[in-house]
Amino acid sequence: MESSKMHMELEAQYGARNYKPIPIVISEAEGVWVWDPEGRKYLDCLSSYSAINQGHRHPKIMQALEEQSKKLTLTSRAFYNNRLGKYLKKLCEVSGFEVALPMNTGAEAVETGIKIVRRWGYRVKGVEKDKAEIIVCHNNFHGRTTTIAGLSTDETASADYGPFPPGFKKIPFDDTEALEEAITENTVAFLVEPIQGEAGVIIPSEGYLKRAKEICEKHNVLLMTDEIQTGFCRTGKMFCFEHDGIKPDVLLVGKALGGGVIPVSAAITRKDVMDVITPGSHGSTFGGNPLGCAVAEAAMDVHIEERLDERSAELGDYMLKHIRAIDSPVFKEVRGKGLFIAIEVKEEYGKARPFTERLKDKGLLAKETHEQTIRLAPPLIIKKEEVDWILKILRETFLDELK
Ligand code: IF1
Repeated sequence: MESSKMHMELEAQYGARNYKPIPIVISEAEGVWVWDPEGRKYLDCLSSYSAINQGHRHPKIMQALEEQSKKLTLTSRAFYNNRLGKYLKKLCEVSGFEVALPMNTGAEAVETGIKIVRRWGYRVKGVEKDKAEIIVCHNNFHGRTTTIAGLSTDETASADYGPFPPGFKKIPFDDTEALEEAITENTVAFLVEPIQGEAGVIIPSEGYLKRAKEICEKHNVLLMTDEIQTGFCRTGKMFCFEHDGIKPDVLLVGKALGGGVIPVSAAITRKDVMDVITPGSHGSTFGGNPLGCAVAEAAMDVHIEERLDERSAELGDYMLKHIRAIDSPVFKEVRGKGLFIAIEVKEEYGKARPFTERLKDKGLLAKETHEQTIRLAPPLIIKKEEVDWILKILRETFLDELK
């Protein structure tokens, strides 16, 4: 007879200790709701770090998975397949770019972007061989490979994983003077999350990305935005860069593109930049696989047909306003953009983790990030009455029970 306890013990015995999960085992899920083996029901307010924008097991996405799985799942890129071209066309139309390189995980999309901008630096900009520099921001999160771990300013993610490759400069987020100062003749790109997710939903000042784009253009530097977490309607627009009315030179996407079913990611850009990638110079066994393409097409359709950008904007504004209205003494700050929201807990009330465990006991799944922040990012299909339920739980936990 399966039990939560059994599953947690098995992981403890046979699994690497690379996570400290909140003590709940999920065995079934639908929409915004998940269940544990004992039948307890929870609202998923993490959405697997924004990879489940369409909700768990969206019918249209599951149908695409099932139908494609009956025909063809994997061909490698040694041959063509009948799904990749149509998927790439849709991805370029939805994102507004000319060409995309299909990968699987977000980190692979970031690594792909690093290779593209470096090679563009050498072969188009004319940077001296092996001198290319990429500027990144403090408190970034771009993935877990050794190169990307080297970009991190978080010791937890980088300690004792060295030596790290050179060619990166770290500057403060939301500081365009620091950006301009860091640029040299060898700078090929500025890699930045439009809103820093893992750092705790850190929203930059108005027009930051626009100013960054202007500085990059002035110095012939590519602006590469990591929208693996902010992309696909999470912040109230299809992509977060749209809030600034600009387009990056290179766009990195992942997570929700895979519909909460299969890892699907991509680096998307203009032809004159992507043309530096020549046959055999980059690839992936599963990148562009037909099953992932079918699921990702359905995932994009769901975002468009169900206007998840408008839902995220409207319900995000509503949720943010009403969380702030709780006016809890625990709240140091409540910030958000669309349904990408974070509560920062005042240190005098302890760390965020005990609050997330209390929320879990009330049926609300949220995850702390770093010590003091609770991230709230429900699937974008959430209904207003479900947001009201979240607000009730938050009010109980952060106000009523404090008295
Ligand atoms: C973990 C964090 C979030 C990302 C951005 C690239 C990637 C991610 C902006 C890499 C992935 C995930 C990874 C997961 C937890 C989660 C996370 F806590 F790690 F930092 F969301 F904030 N760019 N983020 O957010 O994508 O290779 O994972 O597909 O590693 O613990 P991936």
